[in-house]
Amino acid sequence: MSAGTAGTATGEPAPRPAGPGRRVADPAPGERIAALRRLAIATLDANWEHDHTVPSRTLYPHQWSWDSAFIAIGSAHVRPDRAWRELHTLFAAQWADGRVPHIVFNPALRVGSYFPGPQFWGSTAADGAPAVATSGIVQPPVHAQAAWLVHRRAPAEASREALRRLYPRLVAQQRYLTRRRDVGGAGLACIVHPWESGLDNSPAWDAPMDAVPADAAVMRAYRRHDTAYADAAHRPTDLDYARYVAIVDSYRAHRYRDDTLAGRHPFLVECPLFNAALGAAEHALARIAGVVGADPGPHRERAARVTEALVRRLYDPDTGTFHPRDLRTDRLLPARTVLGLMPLLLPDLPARQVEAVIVEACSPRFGLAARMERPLPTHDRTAPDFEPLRYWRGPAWMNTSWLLWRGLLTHGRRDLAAGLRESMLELVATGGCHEYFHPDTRAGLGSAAFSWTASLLLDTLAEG
Ligand code: 2M8
Repeated sequence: MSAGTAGTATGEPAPRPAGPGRRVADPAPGERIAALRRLAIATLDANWEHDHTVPSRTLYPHQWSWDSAFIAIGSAHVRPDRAWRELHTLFAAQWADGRVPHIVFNPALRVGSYFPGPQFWGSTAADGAPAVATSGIVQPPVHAQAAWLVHRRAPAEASREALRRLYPRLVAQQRYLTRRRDVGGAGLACIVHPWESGLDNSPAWDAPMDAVPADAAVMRAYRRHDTAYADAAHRPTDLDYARYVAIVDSYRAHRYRDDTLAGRHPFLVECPLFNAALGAAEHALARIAGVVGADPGPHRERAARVTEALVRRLYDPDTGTFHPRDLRTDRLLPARTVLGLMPLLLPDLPARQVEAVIVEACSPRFGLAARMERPLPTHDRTAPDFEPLRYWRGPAWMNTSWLLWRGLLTHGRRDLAAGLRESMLELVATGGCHEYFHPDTRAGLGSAAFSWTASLLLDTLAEG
């Protein structure tokens, strides 16, 4: 589908600045860029909701944690006021222990506008939860990096003030993850649900998910909201959802406490993306500390510790890439997914791992090149379980491409970064501001007006 077409599987009004039936990819480069920019701005405007941006009006009508960070990064290019508002609203729902919930529910929406909703999570009964209903889990901590990028885009007294307000909250978020979530005791944060990775049904989670006792029939007791708006073949299965529900049931039964996770919780994994974000956040906090008059030293020390632990715990010299570690078996999970490339975000990643990850990214598994033939997939293209249409099991996504692009820039690989950037622009020019894309044809999948696709497009366009 082209960016200019209107029909959408999700029934969302997809912005059409290019006019019916026209591709945004215009032969004139200036016009092509202007059309992409208009499309991105129209998408973000349509999804703005008084004090935050919804990822999608239909599929995800509340506020999501890492979506808001990505959205702030792009909004900074057009509406810095909204970028800061986005982050402030999210952090206003931070729990007393420092956790930033992965969903902040909009109380104005009807019951059933999303599954699982506020009643399912029951957050307000947990110690230290905010008054507003939230989920009880987190998402990758990309927020400090977002705050830094928003400030760097337009440094001003207002942004310094925003950083002063956010800094203690960002520090508390890191403290929660490094102290309460270090279940393995080795210096990394552990995720307690696949939703915490952001890559919900990635093949990376197949083995630990297979060990979660659940029956797809459980889902008869619930009404899935996602399959009313998206093709069920492009979403996680009912068995996946039964397991998602079972894992939340277990965490909620212990009122979302983290001190008894070890040995009992059904899903405990150290994820390379999550921990790369954790380390990159300390680097960003060191810079923010410099602006707000705090000491950057402890952030640099913590960043170095995360990088060292990430290499020690999650790098496999045999495959030359990073893998998640299942804490229940103490084994690395074998799938080679895009998660393994994400430690490139760390500026202090040792040269050996930088080179290995770039080799992995440039292999036929992911196809990174200075001139890319196809977009970056989320899973190894050569794997037998690669699925080009199903959510995080193969399709191309803007955020994972953007994170790798930032990592390549961090390590001075401008040639490969330029190739990836061009491929991201081509993705949206062909598929529109969709949630994800077919990794061969670039056809749009999922939500047709997805916020982080729009916002990260704005950021990518700005650094051309
Ligand atoms: C997706 O996850 C939610 C659950 O959190 C869902 O499938 O309902 C993921 O793509 C996640 O990374 C994203 O933050 C969320 C909202 O866009 O949707």
